[in-house]
Amino acid sequence: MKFDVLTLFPEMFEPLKYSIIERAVEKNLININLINIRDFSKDKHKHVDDTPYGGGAGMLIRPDVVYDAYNSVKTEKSKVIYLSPKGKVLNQTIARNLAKEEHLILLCGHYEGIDQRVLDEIVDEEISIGDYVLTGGELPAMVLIDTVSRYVKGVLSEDSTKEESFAEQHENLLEYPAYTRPLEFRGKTVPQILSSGNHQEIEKWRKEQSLIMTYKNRPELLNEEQKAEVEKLLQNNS
Ligand code: 4FN
Repeated sequence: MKFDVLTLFPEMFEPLKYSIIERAVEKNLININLINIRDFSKDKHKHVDDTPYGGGAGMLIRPDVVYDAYNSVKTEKSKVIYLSPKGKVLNQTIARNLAKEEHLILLCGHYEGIDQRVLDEIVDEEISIGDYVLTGGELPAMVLIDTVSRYVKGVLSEDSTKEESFAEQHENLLEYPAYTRPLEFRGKTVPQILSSGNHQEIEKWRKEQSLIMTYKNRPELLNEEQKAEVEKLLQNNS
């Protein structure tokens, strides 16, 4: 899978080199190409932004420079994604479907955003990573690259692929609490059941813990049936 990132701040993508993504790049499973939008400026001062028609605060990125940057990388198979707070909020289903694409062009905004005409001209999908104010689309683009790359065949070890297929059945649930050595830490011990050797009981406990945890912190992730299940569990324990 190839990612072409159109950005004014290519240096911001340095951390990707030190993540799990680095190995995927080395193995040629994914290819991340950074394009500096500023390279497509036409004036000698390398300007890429200008004031908004109609007035208002801040600057907008000009449509012509963005279009030329896009033109330098687009093919017939490209899908263009604009990282934008106006987009659909990214989730695991969107990530899994994007992994089926062979070429993603990720467009990152800055300042007050980008002239609407070039967005209308080139963008296939707008995607947001959540509801908060950011200074640019670069961190969202990195989040998208990270989550989509996990689904590209060969990126994850076989071990974590196995765990993933398990995790997928429980995808709408938060993870159960996990423990490692030492058995006692600051007076707190590891739940008895986990050293019982009874794998069936351990699975049952973990599933219940996941449900209870999700009910308490993220109830919107549960369906009605799951909520009823947790309410029954909580009743029996009181
Ligand atoms: N943000 C909001 C409302 C109005 C503006 C913003 C905002 C960066 C170029 C967009 C933000 C959040 C999630 C891209 C936010 C994202 C961005 C993202 C983003 C500079 C213009 C801007 C109602 C969401 C709080 C700045 C809400 N996912 N404008 O942050 O690019 O991808």
